[in-house]
Amino acid sequence: MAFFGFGKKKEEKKEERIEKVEPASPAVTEQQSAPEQEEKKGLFSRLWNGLSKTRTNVAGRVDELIEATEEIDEDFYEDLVDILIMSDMGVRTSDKVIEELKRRISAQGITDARKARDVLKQILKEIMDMPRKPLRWPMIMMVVGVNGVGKTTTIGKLAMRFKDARHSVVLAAADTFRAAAADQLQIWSERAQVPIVRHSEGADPAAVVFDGIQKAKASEADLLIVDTAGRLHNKKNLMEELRKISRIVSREYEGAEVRTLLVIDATTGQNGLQQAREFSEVADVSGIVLTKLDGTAKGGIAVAIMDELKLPVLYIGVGEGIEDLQAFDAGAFVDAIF
Ligand SMILES: Nc1nc2c(ncn2[C@@H]2O[C@H](COP(=O)(O)OP(=O)(O)OP(=O)(O)O)[C@@H](O)[C@H]2O)c(=O)[nH]1
Ligand SMILES: [Mg+2]
Repeated sequence: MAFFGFGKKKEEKKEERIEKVEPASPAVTEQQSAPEQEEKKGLFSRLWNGLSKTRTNVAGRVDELIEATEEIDEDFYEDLVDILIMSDMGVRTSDKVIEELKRRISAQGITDARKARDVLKQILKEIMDMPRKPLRWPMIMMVVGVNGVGKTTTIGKLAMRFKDARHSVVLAAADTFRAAAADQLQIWSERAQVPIVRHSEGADPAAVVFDGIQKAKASEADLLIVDTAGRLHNKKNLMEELRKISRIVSREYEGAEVRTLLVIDATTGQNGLQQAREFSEVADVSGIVLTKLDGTAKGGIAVAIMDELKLPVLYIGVGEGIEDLQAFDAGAFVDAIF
C-alpha cells in the first residue's frame, strides 16, 4: 500500500510498523505469516462490521435492483442514482459516477447488470484513491471539528495507534473552553500512557500549544497532537485561534510538520459535508477523519467528501474501541460496503 511515502532511513522503519496496522482487503496472500493474516482479517472484520448499516442500505438495494433488471436501460441508471443519493453520496457526485458508469458500460459492451456492479465498485475506488502526504517527524496534528464529532476520542485512538507503532506522542489539551475537555483528554492520555500538557479552564490555547511544543522538544517526541476547541461557532475566532497557534508553531518548533485534521461525524450526512466545506475555507485542512460510520447507513458521504472537496479521508471511526480507528483504504472500504 502506498499511503505514505518514506523519508529518512530511521523513519522508514517506523513507517513499516504503521503499515502493519493499515486495514487490508480480505484477500490475503500465501506469503503472509499466519499472525499477519489473522491481524488483517481482524481489521477487515472490524471494518466489515462497522459498515454493516451502509452495506445493507447500499449493496442490499443494488443487489435487489440487479435481481430485478433484465436489461441495462435508463430506468436502471435512474434507480441506481437514487440508491447512491440515498447513501449521502450527494447529487453531484452520484450523477458523475453514473455518467462514468454509462460510459464504461457502453465502451465495454456490458449487458449483464451484475457486471455493472463491478464497474461501479471500480469507479468508486478510483474516486477515493487520493494521494496523501507522507508522514514526517516531528509532526504536530491539530485536530479541529464542531461539537461532539469525536475529536477527543479520535485523539485518544490516534495516540494509542502511533504509540503502538513505537512513536513517542505528547497530547496538548488546547480545548480550554470547558474544564471537562482537558479531563476527558487526560483519561485518554492515561489509557494510551502518553504525556499530556494541560492548563486551567479558560487559559489561552496558544499557551497550551507553546508548552506542548516545549515538552515535545524536550522529550524528542515524534508527534504532538493538539485537541482544539476548533469549533466553527465563529469563523473569525477560529481563524485567529488557528493563526495564533500556527505562528507559535513556526516560531517555536522549526522543522515540525503541521497537519490539520478535520473530524466529521458521518451520521450528520450532508451537514458534515457542509462543515468540511466551511472549515476548509478557514483552515488549511490536510485531511478528514470520518467518525461514527458504524452508526449510519449513509457511508456514501466519504465519496462525496473526497470528490467534491478533494480532501482525502485519512482515518475512519467504525466504533468506540481503540481498533476502530482505521487508516482509510479505498479498496477495503468499497469491498466492505459491496
Ligand atoms: N459509535 C461511535 N462513536 C464514536 C466514534 N467516535 C467517537 N464516538 C463517540 O462520540 C461521542 C463524542 O466524542 P468526543 O470525542 O467527546 O467528541 P468531541 O468532538 O471531542 O466533543 P467536544 O469536545 O464536546 O466538542 C463519544 O460518546 C464517543 O464515544 C465512532 O467512530 N463510533
Ligand atoms: Mg472534546
